[in-house]
Amino acid sequence: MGQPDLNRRGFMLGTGAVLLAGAILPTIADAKEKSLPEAHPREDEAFATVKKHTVAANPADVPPPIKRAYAIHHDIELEARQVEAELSDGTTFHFMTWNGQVPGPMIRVRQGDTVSLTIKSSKSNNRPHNLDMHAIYATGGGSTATFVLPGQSKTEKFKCMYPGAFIYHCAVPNMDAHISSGMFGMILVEPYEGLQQVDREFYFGQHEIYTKQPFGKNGLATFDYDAMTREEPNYVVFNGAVNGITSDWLGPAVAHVGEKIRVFMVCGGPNLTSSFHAIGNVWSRCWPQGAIANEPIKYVQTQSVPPGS
Ligand SMILES: [Cu+2]
Repeated sequence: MGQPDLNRRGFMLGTGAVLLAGAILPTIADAKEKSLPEAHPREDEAFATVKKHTVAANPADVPPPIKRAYAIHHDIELEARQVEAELSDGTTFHFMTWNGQVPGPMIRVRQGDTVSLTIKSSKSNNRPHNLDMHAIYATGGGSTATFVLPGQSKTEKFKCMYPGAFIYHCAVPNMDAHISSGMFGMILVEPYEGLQQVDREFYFGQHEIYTKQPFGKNGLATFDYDAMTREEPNYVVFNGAVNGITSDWLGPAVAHVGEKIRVFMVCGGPNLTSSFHAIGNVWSRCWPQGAIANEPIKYVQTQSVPPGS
């Protein structure tokens, strides 16, 4: 985790959840070239200089619950990193990430805390990036103040004024392509009174990827703007990889019978709503859209998680 000084806790509560990763939507996209402003290169242009096996974030990598009853200051750094990594066995993709993982690191703070947020852009990048964080009550969620070119770094300071589980994402003008390439994550602002104690927590992110090549074709899969416009992805994944949370990759998210589990779920989209469904079970308490200041709804079989929530 990139934020060692952060503390934790959460919002969606379920027991015995089994999650499916890597659902497939069959589509073959025929690509027409698109012209974009010079400042924003086409996302299907080659750019990666860094190779990684996978960007899949470990779903158990959740900052610890917050136990203090006073405000503190956090110094948090997120780095925009463009990397080529495996999307599925034998297929790579030019991901755009926060700190090299999808979803980006989960950030956990408490209502009333202040944050110095530094947004860096790796020198090896060739796109502009910024960060729109929905815990920031300001124009563009701070995206103007954090606009960075490759090699640049910008810092903004904000106060966490209201509780909730919020998405953060890149918000440059072609933000849908950047989000589809992996640039989204979650910040949890715990309420003053904290959250109920649980035995275990997980963090998942769903999003979809639009490629010119059909699903599963070996080699580099390149980005397809037209397929994104048609909302016809070839890949719909949890944590940035087909079957990423299975024994073949990171391993399954393991919990024991009788444990109380809280699940944090962020949907980057950019187009598809997630039907977040616990196989053979229900979410015993659920806070739609991470709105934890409200009473939960109870015994929910399927919760819609729209893009950007
Ligand atoms: Cu970006």
